[in-house]
Amino acid sequence: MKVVNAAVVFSLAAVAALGQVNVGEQKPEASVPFNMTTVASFKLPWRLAFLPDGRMLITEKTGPVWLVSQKGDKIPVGNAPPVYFSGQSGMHGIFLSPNYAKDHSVYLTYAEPGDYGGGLALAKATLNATATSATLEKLEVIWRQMPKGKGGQEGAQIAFSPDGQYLFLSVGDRQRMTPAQDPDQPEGKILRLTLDGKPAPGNPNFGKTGAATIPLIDPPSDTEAAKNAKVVSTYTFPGQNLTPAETWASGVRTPYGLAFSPTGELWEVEHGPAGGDELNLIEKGKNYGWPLVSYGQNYNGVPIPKPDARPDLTKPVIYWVPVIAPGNLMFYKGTKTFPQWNGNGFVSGLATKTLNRVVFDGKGGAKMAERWDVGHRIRDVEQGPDGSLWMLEDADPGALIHVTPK
Ligand SMILES: [Ca+2]
Repeated sequence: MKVVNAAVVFSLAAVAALGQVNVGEQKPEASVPFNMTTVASFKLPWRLAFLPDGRMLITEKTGPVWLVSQKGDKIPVGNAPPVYFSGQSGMHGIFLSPNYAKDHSVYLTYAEPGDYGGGLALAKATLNATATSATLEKLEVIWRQMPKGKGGQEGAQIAFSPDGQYLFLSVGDRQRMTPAQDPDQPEGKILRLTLDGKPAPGNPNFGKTGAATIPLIDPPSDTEAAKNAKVVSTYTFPGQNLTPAETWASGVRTPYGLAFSPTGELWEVEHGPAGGDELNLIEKGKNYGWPLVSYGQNYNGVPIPKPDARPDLTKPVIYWVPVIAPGNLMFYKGTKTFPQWNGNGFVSGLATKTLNRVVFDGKGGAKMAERWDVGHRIRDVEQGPDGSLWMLEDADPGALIHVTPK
């Protein structure tokens, strides 16, 4: 046993010394060690969240929210907000508040319709669910990305701090790239908010106010068009602009996965451009480099400086070239059904149609385990109350898939 421990310590030290690990070339396992059963289908489903009674809330990118039994029976959830559905934009996540048992509060993230396109909105509501009906009551937008505008990649994932006091929200770069490095704009950031959507005490810029006016650009996609972006108008915040006070970390691109590990580390997965998907350990005040550096390159082939060029920016712990296109990140907790995975992370792959297991060392390190070919573009994977896994397929129709031991 002592020999094994020494080997583990040596290999972690070696990884730290050698730097970042590319796992993009990893081959799938020859077979999958679980059964997959489709129990229902949805139109471009995005996220699922389990209620304490074992039913789940499921969002569709086109806007609707459903209350779904484990057999696949669906009840429409009333009073879902209007969404801007276009390309990558639309309804995104639904998440139970840490206080759900007390007050039935839930959070939704989605692209809210507005000038020139949409903007990421974070709303809080009270779920009134019975055996036969479900409604969102007292729905209120508690944070919104301003100005709105063109571009997909809202990010839109929530992770609650382990103490249940704070809400971390991932905001994508909206395909505008440069705002990810602008401290006065929320795009390309990880925000840390109170449960009511306000800047959280302890944030790097807590108590400071930012620029009152910021540009609304006619945004580029991830191409050289960035150089030709035009300012089409400016947006002046009413009263104080507190965007900088909400920022916890910056320089992220397409942060679809954000989750706390069982040891209390905050991890994020994001899409790179052409190449360069990343798994990042998110820490206070750090800059994760987009769009200054990437292991990928622009879609038009224009190179991006590699992270080694900028030691002042925080590198991913693991990256993928070629990409898997991560749909989300979740941590498996508990010893029911798949006890061998207790504490492990799972990253879904859209482009690769895979489920990827990641082993974390609790000290800021992570290592890839298996890549399983599951035959579907997986947008979400979550753990059910009995320890089985549930996956959502990014398709129309897209399957709700129950994953159980063989
Ligand atoms: Ca990065």
